[in-house]
Amino acid sequence: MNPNRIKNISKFLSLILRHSPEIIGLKLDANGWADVQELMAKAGRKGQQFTLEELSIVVAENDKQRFAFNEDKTRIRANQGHSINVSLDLEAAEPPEYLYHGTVGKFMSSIRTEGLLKMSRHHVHLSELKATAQAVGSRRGLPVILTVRSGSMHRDGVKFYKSANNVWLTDHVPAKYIDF
Ligand code: HQG
Repeated sequence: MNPNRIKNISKFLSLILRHSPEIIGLKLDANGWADVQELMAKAGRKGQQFTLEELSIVVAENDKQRFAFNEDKTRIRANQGHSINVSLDLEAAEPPEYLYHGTVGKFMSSIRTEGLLKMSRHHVHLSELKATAQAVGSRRGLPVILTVRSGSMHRDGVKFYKSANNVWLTDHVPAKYIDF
C-alpha cells in the first residue's frame, strides 16, 4: 500500500477516533471504540473510502501503533491521544526511573512554573526514549528535551499509565520533578 495513502487514512482516523467523531456522524462508546463497519460506511459517505484490508494495514503498519482492533476486529479505537472524554481503562504501571518529554523553547517559562500540563489531551505524554521525545518536540520547532524523574514521582504516589503503544501517561508533572 502506498505510504502516502497509509498516512492519509491514519490522519483521518486520528481526527475521527481521538477528537471529532461527530464530523462523520459517528458515536464512540465510553471506552472509545467505534464499530468498524459503521466507521467505514460513514467515512465513505464523507469521501474517505477505504476497505477493511486497507484499514487493517493502517492498524498494523502505523508508525506509532496509534490504533487497535478488538479481538474479533469488529471495533477499532485510538490507543491514546484523545481530546474527547473516553475511558481507556489503563492500568496503573510502574514507570522507569526517567522519562522524556519533547517540547519547544517558547513553552519553557510556563513549564518552569506550572510543570507539564496535559493541555487539551487526557494526559501528559512521556516517552522512554529520548529520540521519541525529540521527534515529538520537532513537530513544533527546535526541540527541547526535558527529563522527568518519573521514579521519584511514582514513589511519591503519582500514578502512571502505559498505553497499548508504549506512551507513558500521567496527569501532571510538577516542575520539581523536571530536570531542565
Ligand atoms: C506543551 C503526538 C506551556 C507540551 C506526539 C506540548 C505525542 C506546555 C504542548 C502526543 C505546558 C501540548 C502528544 C505548560 C505542556 N505551559 N506549554 N505548562 N505543559 N506544554 O500535542 O506531548 O502523532 O497535546 O510540551 O507524538 O506534544 O498525535 O502534546 O508541546 O506522542 O500520535 O503543550 O501527540 O502523537 O501538545 O504530544 P500536545 P505532545 P501523535
